[in-house]
Amino acid sequence: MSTINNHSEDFKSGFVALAGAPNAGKSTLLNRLLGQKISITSKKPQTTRNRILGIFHGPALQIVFFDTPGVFPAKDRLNIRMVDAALSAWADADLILVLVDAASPLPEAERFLIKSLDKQSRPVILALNKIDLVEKSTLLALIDRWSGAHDFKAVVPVSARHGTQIDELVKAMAAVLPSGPPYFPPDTLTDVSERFIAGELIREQIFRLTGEEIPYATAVTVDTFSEKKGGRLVKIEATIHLERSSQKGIVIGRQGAKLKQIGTRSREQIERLLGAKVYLKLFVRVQKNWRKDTRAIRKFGY
Ligand SMILES: Nc1nc2c(ncn2[C@@H]2O[C@H](COP(=O)(O)OP(=O)(O)OP(=O)(O)O)[C@@H](O)[C@H]2O)c(=O)[nH]1
Ligand SMILES: [Mg+2]
Repeated sequence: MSTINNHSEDFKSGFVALAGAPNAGKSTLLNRLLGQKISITSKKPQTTRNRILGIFHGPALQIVFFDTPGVFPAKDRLNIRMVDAALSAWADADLILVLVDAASPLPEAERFLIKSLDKQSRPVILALNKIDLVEKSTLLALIDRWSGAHDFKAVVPVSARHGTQIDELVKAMAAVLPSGPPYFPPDTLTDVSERFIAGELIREQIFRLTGEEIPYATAVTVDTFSEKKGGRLVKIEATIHLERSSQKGIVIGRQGAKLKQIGTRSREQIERLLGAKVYLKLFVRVQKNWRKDTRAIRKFGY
């Protein structure tokens, strides 16, 4: 990776892997740090499936974050790939930032996380997230308990959703990161394309608007993404892939109502992302049991 010259001697820069159990708030924190939504979020665990890079720019500081899927003892093929993607991101990091949901402990996933952290030698900072949801006394007990769970460089309580203590967290990371020039130009926010994020924003609405197995059985591909009228209009055609025809009926809904809702909300999100009008056409298609099919998993970008 090339570096940018003309930096001051005391510039700090480095790679930080965002780690944690599913649903801890990793993607919410990344969006908060960047001040822009590049990674989708939802109340349901296992929302993020890929490694997504986001670049934070501060005074004499650049932090390159990898948002990663949540780490847990995965069983099926897609989930094993997701956890592998997370763990391999750690190997490329100068620092691992672990997020824990302070409001709803997940003992099994947390034990797995700590065990995975103990197996590697990178410095680790712990952020206890969602402190807006916990009592102060509970939080103090949590800080106490977590401080002994691993040799953390720092333990910082935060609220990603409300932006509480984010500056303290950045300071704690800067203290650990190495000196060196920035890796990316100052205007770069992410390495994923607008086309990729557009597909993710559609998947986000499926996570938010459908229940049960549907979000997990869904993959989205963007088939066309073309700018018209000098970029003022973007035409997008995307396909929602499902595992079974019964799921297709649910996603389409009565007289197409559900698909319409998914389309309208994701179009609004994509318009905000692109700062342009969007013409969005969605197709729904069944690819039988794609989560068990390594080739299909790869074809859908995982
Ligand atoms: N109250 C509260 N909710 C939060 C906070 N941070 C995140 N959340 C919510 O927690 C849920 C999960 O957030 P995500 O950012 O998708 O979590 P994640 O760790 O990226 O999850 P996966 O991608 O599934 O591993 C969402 O509903 C967020 O709005 C917080 O500080 N306070
Ligand atoms: Mg996520």
